[in-house]
Amino acid sequence: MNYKIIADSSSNIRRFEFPYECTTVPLKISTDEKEFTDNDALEIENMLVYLEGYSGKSTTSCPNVSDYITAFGDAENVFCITITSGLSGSYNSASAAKSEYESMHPKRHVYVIDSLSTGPEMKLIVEKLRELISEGLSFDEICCAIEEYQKNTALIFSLESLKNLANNGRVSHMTAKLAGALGIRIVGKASDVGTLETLSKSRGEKKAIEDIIKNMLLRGYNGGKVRIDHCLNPVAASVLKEKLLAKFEDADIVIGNTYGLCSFYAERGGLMIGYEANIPATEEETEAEITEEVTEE
Ligand code: X90
Repeated sequence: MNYKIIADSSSNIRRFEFPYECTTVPLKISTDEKEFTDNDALEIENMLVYLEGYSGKSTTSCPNVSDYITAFGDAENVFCITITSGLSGSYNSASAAKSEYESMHPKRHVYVIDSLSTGPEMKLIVEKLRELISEGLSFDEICCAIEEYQKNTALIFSLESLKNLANNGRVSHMTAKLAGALGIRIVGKASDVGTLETLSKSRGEKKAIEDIIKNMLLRGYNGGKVRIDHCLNPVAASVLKEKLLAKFEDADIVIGNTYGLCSFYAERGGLMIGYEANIPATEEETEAEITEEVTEE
């Protein structure tokens, strides 16, 4: 059977890093003067330097229906994973593309996955899809298995600035102000409904990394895969990796970069971590405790 995996570019997947077939569909970042397409050719540092010096309005846009249909190409079976529908229209575009594609080609199938997350958590899902395909499972079996897998993956992040998120209505200006002072990091997670939820306001990188690990452990991290994507912050990414390896020496942990879309929102210094965990059923209670504990200083 012929399968194709497609992810939007918020997944931080670049063809030159992933040796296997995964087609990415770019989101775009734009100002009144320029437009950046989040593809292999985009130079991230140049884009950030330009944006940091630009005082006008900057925004992003998701792929449209025909971008997705073009990406489906002539594949018989497509798995298409998007950034959370809670923050972007990418999932809606992909779903509309699926309907159109399946009605044009009645024997073909598209399964659209709402990651309820983005970046490195999407990478984990793409890697899992790849594995399931190579095990020879049927299309329907893969759909069920990936839905199960998603229940035990999570995303946590640490951001120095929430300016672009607030300016584009993805968090409130009040939340963005929490980051305010120099050296403060906002540690947060992708919520169950795929929105951004703050967990703590951490003073300094060292504290932010401690808070990340603490929250990962409370959420059931137990040595599973971790994908750390950083926005021009390789030092923090490797400190985090080493600290996790000190607790779980066999853990499969890979450091990568945020590309266009995630770099725009995570901004310089940002860290995004996708990980496998045994997420507890009593999650809500556990998290109320975490918030209190971590924010006290
Ligand atoms: O459709 C569009 O224009 C894209 C909008 C994307 C908005 C948010 C992207 C956030 C990326 C920030 C930290 C992770 C937050 C994850 C919450 C689910 C990076």
